[in-house]
Amino acid sequence: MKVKGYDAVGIEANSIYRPEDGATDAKTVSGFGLLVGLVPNLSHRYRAVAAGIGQLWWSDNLMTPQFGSAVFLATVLTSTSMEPDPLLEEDPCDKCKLCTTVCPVELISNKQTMSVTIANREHVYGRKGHNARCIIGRRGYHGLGPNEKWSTWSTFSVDYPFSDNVADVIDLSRRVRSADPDRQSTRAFLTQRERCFNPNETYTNTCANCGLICWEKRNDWEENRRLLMESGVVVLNTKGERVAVPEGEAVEMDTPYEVRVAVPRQEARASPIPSTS
Ligand code: B12
Ligand code: SF4
Ligand code: SF4
Repeated sequence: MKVKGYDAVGIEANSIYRPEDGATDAKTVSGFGLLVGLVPNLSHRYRAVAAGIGQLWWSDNLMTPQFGSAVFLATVLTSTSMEPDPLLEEDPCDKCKLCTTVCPVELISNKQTMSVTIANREHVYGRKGHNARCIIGRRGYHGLGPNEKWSTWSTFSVDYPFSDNVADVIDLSRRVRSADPDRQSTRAFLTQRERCFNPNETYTNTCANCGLICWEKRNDWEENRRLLMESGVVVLNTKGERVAVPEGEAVEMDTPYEVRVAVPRQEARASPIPSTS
């Protein structure tokens, strides 16, 4: 586009948010970047719906006919004038609700709905709980499934079910992030790009189950769920690796960071893990 003389700018894939709680800058809410509203500067999902690429379906993820919801999105803003594709008419989501069963923090309701109007059409999807639930889940502070028989790639957990009081869940999300020795200070403000391309950064997302469960072939969705439910739980071994073991072979231990960590039963010691501070 630039070669043809138009302006074009790539929008960050993620991790850019508007200020909240009356702040003038998204980074000034607290010293640790503990945002919970997460209103983006531009919503890739909403743009993709308007561009006819896919639709928001039950899980609230954008779903395309070709790849299901196992897609990540990027946007280029340009001064070029283009004819938009028509909105997608096809309904790739069959409301199987599998997405609601693979979330360790039960973010999406399997009955209630919410909606947003994009390009003059109302899009209805599963009611989303507060973002703080997923912040705790996908960032890895709680990876154990509600029945404690499966987990995400996180080895950590907190008390579950969470409180019904949203303020308590927000508070928990702020506490675990503040206590996390790995994610405080300036690192909290890195963009997705900086996280991915800085050789000194390890970008760890431990869950995207609600989006990755329904990929392109319908027959694979149940199989994906079965694999998740029957592959045991992930533990941290003494080599620092995350490995899956049968549920009965995992033991939880306290840490100094409010979360518990699952370790292999044979490696478990009576004494708690020593503090690194
Ligand atoms: C915020 C955010 C989150 C939040 C909230 C998610 C949500 N459902 O809105 C949390 C932390 C929960 C989250 C989780 C995940 N996310 Co996320 N996330 C985003 C982000 C930054 C914006 C999402 C968005 O557009 N939400 C719509 C909003 C803002 O809606 P809302 O909170 O329901 O309603 C508020 C708005 O209407 C707001 N509002 C008021 N005024 C205005 C004005 C404007 C312009 C807007 C936009 C909103 C707004 O007020 C409402 C009430 O609070 C995008 C990146 C981006 N910049 O687009 C990635 C993105 C949506 N995430 C993504 C992914 C993959 C995930 C996860 C799977 C985790 C992971 N491993 O990456 C989970 C999926 C959870 C789920 N089922 O939705 C992908 C989605 C790909 C896809 N196929 O859809 C994106 C697009 C990143 C990317 N570049 O690919 N995410
Ligand atoms: S798993 Fe996918 S197809 Fe099934 S209800 Fe959820 S979003 Fe729709
Ligand atoms: S990314 Fe994981 S924790 Fe977050 S809503 Fe989806 S399934 Fe739940």
